[in-house]
Amino acid sequence: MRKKIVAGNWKMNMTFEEGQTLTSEILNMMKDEHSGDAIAVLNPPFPHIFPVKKLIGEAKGVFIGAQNCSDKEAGAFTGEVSAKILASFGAQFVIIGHSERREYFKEGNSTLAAKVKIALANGLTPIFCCGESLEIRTAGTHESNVKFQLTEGLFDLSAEDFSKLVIAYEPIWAIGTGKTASSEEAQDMHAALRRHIATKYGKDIADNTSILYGGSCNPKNAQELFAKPDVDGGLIGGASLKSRDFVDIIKSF
Ligand code: 3PY
Repeated sequence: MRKKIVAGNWKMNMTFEEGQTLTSEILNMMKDEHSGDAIAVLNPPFPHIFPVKKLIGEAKGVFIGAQNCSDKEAGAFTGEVSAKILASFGAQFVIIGHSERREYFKEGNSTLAAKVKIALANGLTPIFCCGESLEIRTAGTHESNVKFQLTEGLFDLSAEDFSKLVIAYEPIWAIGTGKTASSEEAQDMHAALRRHIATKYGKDIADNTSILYGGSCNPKNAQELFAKPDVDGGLIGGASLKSRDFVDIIKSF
């Protein structure tokens, strides 16, 4: 079943205290105000995962994820964090292939494909990010570019594995710029990605894949974006650091 998901990407923000306060506020607001079926996934920096998970406890509809994991199983990889370690600390999701990872850390499609596989093997749900640069959008080749990212990053998976993951379309020109894709631009790309998935895995799996929109999604534009038939939620950057904004986005369905 296709899920409605609002995932917060805290990026490299929040001290311990700030993360605890933000999480508590989100949990309280969700308990008091949220009766819909959209779920929330908090993706803080690694050290927050265990304490945030403890705060979440048995709260309904709130999950915890990481922003990255290693493409390696275990061993002498100083500074890396494996999917297995994340799962053992309670993580349930992991963002893979955010454009900041692709650009600043030079993560290419084959590394990302390995990360997706290792995340799935350890019971984590990958939130696989894809998206085009402004240059590519301007050249008009955005659809084929983003489809290629899916083909290279995901289409090696079995149908069973593919059906466990979530996709996030994040146009790079909309990340941290305050620019958002129009709801029509988002819908067009999401529909194209769903058709692309169907060519490989069939219509049923494509129809059941949650495709989130990311890139300056906020309480003002979320409702219009989420009203589109192929937009199943959002991957939220800056607005996920403010409890009021984040919960308002969750309530935008
Ligand atoms: C943004 O909205 O800025 C994001 O990068 C979300 O991942």
